[in-house]
Amino acid sequence: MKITKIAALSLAAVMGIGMLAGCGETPAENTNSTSSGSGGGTYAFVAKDVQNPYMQKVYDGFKEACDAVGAEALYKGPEAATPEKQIEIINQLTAQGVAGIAIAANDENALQPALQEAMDAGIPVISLDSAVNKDSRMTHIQQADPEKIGRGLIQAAYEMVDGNGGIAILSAASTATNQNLWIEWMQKELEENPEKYASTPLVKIAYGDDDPTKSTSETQALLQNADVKVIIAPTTVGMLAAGKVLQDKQSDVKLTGLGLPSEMAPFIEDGTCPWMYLWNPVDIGYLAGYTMDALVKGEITGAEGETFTAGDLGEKTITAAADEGTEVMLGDPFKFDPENIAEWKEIY
Ligand code: RAM
Repeated sequence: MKITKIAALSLAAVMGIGMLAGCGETPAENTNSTSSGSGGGTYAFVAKDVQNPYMQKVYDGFKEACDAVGAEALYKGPEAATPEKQIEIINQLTAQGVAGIAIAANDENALQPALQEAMDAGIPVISLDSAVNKDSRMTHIQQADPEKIGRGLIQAAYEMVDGNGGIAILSAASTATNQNLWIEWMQKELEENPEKYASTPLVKIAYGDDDPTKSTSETQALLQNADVKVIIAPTTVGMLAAGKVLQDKQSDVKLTGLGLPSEMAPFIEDGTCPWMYLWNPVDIGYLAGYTMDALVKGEITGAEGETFTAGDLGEKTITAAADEGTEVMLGDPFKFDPENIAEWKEIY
């Protein structure tokens, strides 16, 4: 976990809102020390799609945690980011009798019958990155506060056009829980501050489905609209595609969003994307792996207030989520800009 440790230590560049300071809650009774079951077996990771390099990085962290606890990590996922294939995969994993399922969901509700069947069969289910509804999971691994992400991206776009110019969003799949939640917060930020954002309206939301080809053509279509002066892509796949289009066209339209430093460095260096945000994808998977292990061992059940140790990330607390289920929060989003991108592009 060297890389993520370095990351945790040097991460001062958060989204303008202070870092969360440690985890404060007292361990709930009946958890922790009395582990009732044994861990191990196969912990399955179901990606949004297996073409997405971001998902591979999340899985790398998941596998690292599985190796550390003595479980076997299994990487699964559809070719394209749709819920239908994820349902088939979940059904196969249940039939196969894996020890646990961690899923980055392509739809909040569509996976419910399949995931409930898995849980009925005694297989712990968690979501990570993109949540399933609260009845389809035991807990969710949340990368960062969705409100900070959504509001922060609108504030960034506003600054990039000096408060004057239309905003377009290039999202992932139209059913993606994580992107839709961030977009809701973007819309709230705009609606709650009508004076500030009077000259930076949201012109259009486009969906690139986390498919590079579709994300490219959707970006090209957005650029047909002369009112669009800045694009927010709250997806690493959308960021890279939009960056390439804007760079090729030498466009003045600015780009921000959630990108992988390793992919976006050239666009940050040449000013196409003045700055962007993300969290450590490897840590997300690592935290999910340890959460899964604690569930499989019966150390936790996914209830609010429970605590467990997530390897090098230390003690984590399960907290209430906005959807009335529970979640485990990784931390704050980090800001990547010309000052720090050279360092971060080597890391993830
Ligand atoms: C894409 C995926 C993923 C999201 C990141 C930011 O890789 O849509 O779900 O968390 O972008």
